[in-house]
Amino acid sequence: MTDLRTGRVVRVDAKVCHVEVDGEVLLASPRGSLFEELEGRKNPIAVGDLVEISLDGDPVGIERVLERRNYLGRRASSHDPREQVLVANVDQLFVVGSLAQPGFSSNRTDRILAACCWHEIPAHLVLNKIDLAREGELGRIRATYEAIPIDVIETCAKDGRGVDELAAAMAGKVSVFYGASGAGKSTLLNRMQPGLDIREGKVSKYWKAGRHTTSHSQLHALDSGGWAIDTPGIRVFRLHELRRCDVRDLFPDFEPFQTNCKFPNCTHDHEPDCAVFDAVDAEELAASRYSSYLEMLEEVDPETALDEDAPPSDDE
Ligand SMILES: Nc1nc2c(ncn2[C@@H]2O[C@H](COP(=O)(O)OP(=O)(O)O)[C@@H](O)[C@H]2O)c(=O)[nH]1
Ligand SMILES: [Mg+2]
Ligand SMILES: [Zn+2]
Repeated sequence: MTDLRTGRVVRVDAKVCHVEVDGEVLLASPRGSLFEELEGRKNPIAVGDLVEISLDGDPVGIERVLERRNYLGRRASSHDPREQVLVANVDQLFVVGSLAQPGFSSNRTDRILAACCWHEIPAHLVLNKIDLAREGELGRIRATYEAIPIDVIETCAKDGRGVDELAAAMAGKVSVFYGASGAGKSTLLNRMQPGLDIREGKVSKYWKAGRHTTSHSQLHALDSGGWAIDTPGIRVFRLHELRRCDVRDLFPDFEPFQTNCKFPNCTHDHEPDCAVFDAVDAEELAASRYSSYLEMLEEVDPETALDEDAPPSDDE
């Protein structure tokens, strides 16, 4: 009889998955049958999945993926419309944005916040590298995101400011770290728990240069009882099969204004008497949020959805 055990996927490589079973990490390869049940998805298994594995066989085999409580997915790339599942079974996501080197990107932040809204994953914003902030910048960004509302945590991974606050928000939960390459995700995690020893800075530049080397998400157990998933940089996060009418619901800060638009189904991009447009004009709503919205709206328009000139990869 096969000895079936349940484990948690902590990392996915091209051919094998790293699965934690009773405190031990085993290499396991997915059974071929898992690739026959994809139904439009690109990958059968993601970091965070709970799986059943059979211990006989070398490497051991993943027989089944247990039902997901939630997941975060995106359109695989501009040229591949399939859905790629990035992580599964998570409690929350931290968007890590740095204030400089690289500079803060509203567009990147707004896209992932919209994706979290779509997948119903609670999200927070971490503003890292506050030691490099320009006068007034921190307050402006904070105000924009608190209006959504989103919790904002200011950190400096370099000297440790704000790291305790971040660690407290992560205790006992499965947290995803998402952000531009270089924002400081690995440095923050290493500072929180020095033993984690995640590759940082200079070495990650080496990984960036070699586009075809493995860039993977990895789930780390924390001493606080929680888990952290460090993800590789994704340049453009696009949702899979989003419809035009869905986009406005992914911007909760528009809600108090859009009830006053002349047309109840207003898309806020061309209609007369649009209260969202007026709110941006009156600086009651951040112009950066509105332009992120318009960009996402345009992408899902059937006439503009196909972008033949897009670069081959959306990953960093
Ligand atoms: N000045 C400053 N540099 C930081 C801070 N956090 C991280 N860094 C540096 O930013 C670079 C990229 O950090 P890393 O953690 O690898 O970013 P990741 O790609 O998001 O994992 C490294 O050289 C870090 O030392 C910070 O708060 N302030
Ligand atoms: Mg990193
Ligand atoms: Zn409107």
